[in-house]
Amino acid sequence: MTWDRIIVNLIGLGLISFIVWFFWLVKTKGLRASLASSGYQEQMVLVKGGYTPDVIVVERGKPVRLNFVRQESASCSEMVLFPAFNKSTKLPEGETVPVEFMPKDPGEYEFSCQMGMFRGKLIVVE
Ligand SMILES: [Cu+2]
Repeated sequence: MTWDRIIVNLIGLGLISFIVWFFWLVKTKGLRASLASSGYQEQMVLVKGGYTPDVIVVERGKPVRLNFVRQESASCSEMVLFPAFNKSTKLPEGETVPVEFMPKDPGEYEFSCQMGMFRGKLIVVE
């Protein structure tokens, strides 16, 4: 291997580490839902080719309201399921659909479409 090859490989490795760091470590930190005057921890979630944001952080013991806005017609995303909270909700296209529940215990809870192709995570902290 010549020096220029080694340098190209090192740059490649650096880029890969950066991408892994960016998409894993930064993304898994999640977005914290903000406490609205209603007393709910609220967060808007865009449904389009997935959930944005797909990691949402909330505090335990305060009610949560996630406002799903589905901006696509693919049948894949027509429902959102929160198995840990026994919730499944239809998401008509273009409408804002609130999903409300009370996070009692800290932990990580998945939510997904009915086929499990779109996935998101709710992180409940103390
Ligand atoms: Cu799906």
